[in-house]
Amino acid sequence: MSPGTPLPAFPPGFTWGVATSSYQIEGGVDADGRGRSIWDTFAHQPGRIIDGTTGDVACDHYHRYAEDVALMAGLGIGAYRFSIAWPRIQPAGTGPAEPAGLDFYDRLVDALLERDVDPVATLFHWDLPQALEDVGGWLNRDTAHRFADYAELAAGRLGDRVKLWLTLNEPFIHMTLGYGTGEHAPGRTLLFGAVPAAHHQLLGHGLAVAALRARTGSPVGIANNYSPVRPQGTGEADLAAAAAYDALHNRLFTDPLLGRGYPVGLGLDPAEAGAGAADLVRDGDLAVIAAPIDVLGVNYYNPTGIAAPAEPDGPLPFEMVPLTGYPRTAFDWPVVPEGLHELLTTLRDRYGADLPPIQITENGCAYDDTVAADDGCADPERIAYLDGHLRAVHRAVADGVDVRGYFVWSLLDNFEWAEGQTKRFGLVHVDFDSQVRTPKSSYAWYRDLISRR
Ligand code: GBH
Repeated sequence: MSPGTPLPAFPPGFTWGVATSSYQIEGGVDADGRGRSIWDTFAHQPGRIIDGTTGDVACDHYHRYAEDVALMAGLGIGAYRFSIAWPRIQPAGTGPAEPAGLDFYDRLVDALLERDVDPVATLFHWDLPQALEDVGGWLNRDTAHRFADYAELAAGRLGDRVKLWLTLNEPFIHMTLGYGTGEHAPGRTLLFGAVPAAHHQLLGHGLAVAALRARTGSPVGIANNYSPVRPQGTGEADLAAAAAYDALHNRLFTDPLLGRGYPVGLGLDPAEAGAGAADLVRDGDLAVIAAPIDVLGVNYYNPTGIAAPAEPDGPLPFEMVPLTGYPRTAFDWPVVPEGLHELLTTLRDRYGADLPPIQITENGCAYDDTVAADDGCADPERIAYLDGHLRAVHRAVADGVDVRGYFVWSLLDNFEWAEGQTKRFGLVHVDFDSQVRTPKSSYAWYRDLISRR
């Protein structure tokens, strides 16, 4: 089936949404007492961002949120996934709330509810207060407790109106790119020395779930990213490398959440724990992490090819190999819709009855979209991408996977982290000089799809 054939029906009550994150769209970095985050620091360091841009202004959503909510209403979406900037709520990462920072999200939430759009809030989409990084960031166990305090403040103000809370966004990416390879803030290059940032993020998640439960009756979950692993080769070493990568990417942040403890091989399982690991994972931590959640957020972009490392004694037990034979996005990521079906059915097979209902909290693609003087912004590749992935979701639902909703990444072209303004993921084109928003043809396509449901 192709974009020509209408999409099949989705289950009643299925949620159609779009997603964004604070540092990528808000700008307004000095407004209303906001403190500095690790991304402010990082983006201003020469050479970190490919085009030298920063999130200082981004889409200026902080000042233009009403226009952006109107764009959402025009789509007819049922839910909007945004993230709250921790340094707006606690400028130095600890202490009492900055009321003016909370006021912004208060206005946003009310504007959404007025247009019948359910607010879905992510508490942490990578913009850690710089003051907490200065004392070790997520390598410091204390950050988990600070995160729970922040969750309490956010839910104290917004818990009556946010319809779904997500604690962390992609802790795997934050650990690997932020603390492992240094491609993202805070720019640490510790390779496997980054693993404590996994445990402390998960501990922070569990503590935040408890804090949220005390202040909201809304469902609570986490947004993880997953990538089906495709071994590139059939040798034992290739399969072992693929299993090692699968444990790191797909299981490290899910096995302990769903009560299975840590996968072996990462130094976190008690069976392999040296003295250091025992100190890292303390008695009771796994129970905190396994606090029941109501929703598993799934972010999916593409599968990963993995082979045995060319250097057997090198720093990593695997090597990434680009997948060939697929169309590619402007980011050079392969377009593999069936990978989303594989991922969803694998999660179901792996976790069975312990798997909570799923929301696809991110899926989308970057293309070099440009606005033409006469006919707007045509992005047929994005329509094909989204159509193909929605068909994959539908097949997974037909195969019995409990998927309750789908959020396109992203509403707007935005600050794409280390790629700056060079990668456009939006349903809406943003001119970063004029801040003019131009809906792309995918916007009209998504609007029509939603209106037919
Ligand atoms: C998400 O991360 C983020 O949550 C969001 O903030 C971001 O803007 C968005 O996606 C788009 O990047 O197989 O070698 O080609 C996505 C994490 C990591 C997913 C890299 C795709 C492909 C690498 N991504 N991965 S490769």
